[in-house]
Amino acid sequence: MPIGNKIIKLKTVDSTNEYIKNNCLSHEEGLTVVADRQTNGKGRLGRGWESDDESSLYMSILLKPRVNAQSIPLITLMCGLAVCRAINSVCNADAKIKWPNDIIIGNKKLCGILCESKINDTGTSVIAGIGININNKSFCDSIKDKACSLYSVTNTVYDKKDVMRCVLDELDKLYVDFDQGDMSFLKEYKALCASLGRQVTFIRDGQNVTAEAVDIDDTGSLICIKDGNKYTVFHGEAAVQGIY
Ligand code: BT5
Repeated sequence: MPIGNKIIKLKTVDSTNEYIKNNCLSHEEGLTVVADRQTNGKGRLGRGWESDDESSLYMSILLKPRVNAQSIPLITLMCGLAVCRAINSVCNADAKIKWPNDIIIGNKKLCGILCESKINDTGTSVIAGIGININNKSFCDSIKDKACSLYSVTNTVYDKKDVMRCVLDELDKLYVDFDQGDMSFLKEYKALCASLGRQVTFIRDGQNVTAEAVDIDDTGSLICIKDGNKYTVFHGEAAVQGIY
């Protein structure tokens, strides 16, 4: 597959996701946009992504998946697995996944993923945005207690290009099967998922419920159990206890 065959490099941009949405939707899938800095890096649900530090990697990839609509949310999980594989092969850092979209080392956040979809007459486009802290030596006050970088964990400086290439290669391998409807990557995802076996808090019928996360289903939802009751938690909000 062609993921990362064409790369647009920018010095500064508001958000690499926005750049693709506004300028590149007609490009072939696999197009990757990478920036040194973002002035308005985006997280999920209106949150922000700290993007001032050129030591981090900020990139977005355009995908045009042929899978059915209910499999689209799995792209976030697939990207998480690609990053996790890449980090563990670049530096053997024991990266894990906090469901659904964070890559963590220990209990700190190394990477966040924001996937956004656009539907038009020619099908669905997904913009997969990935931010990875690579050589950051410090973080601003708002995230300093919960963020980490490859440098802060391993005391080694990495070439951002090498990390990027490794993530794109892993994503390319996973996407070939995913795009043909083969979701078997979920087995590996679950093995790397630090949320399973932990207590998770979410809102159900207006009440906070705390239950044990026991599995991830074929749509990527988290399955939780409390007092024999089963809850399916969607990609909204779930706080995983013990990890920031
Ligand atoms: C995410 O959202 O984790 C998705 C982040 C996606 C960023 C990439 S960068 C390239 C592309 N272009 C964009 O504009 N975005 C994507 P969420 O799960 O909502 O987490 C956001 C929270 O993570 C914030 O509220 C902070 O608490 C924390 N955070 C912000 N910046 C961080 C950083 N650099 N490192 C670790 N944690 C951070």
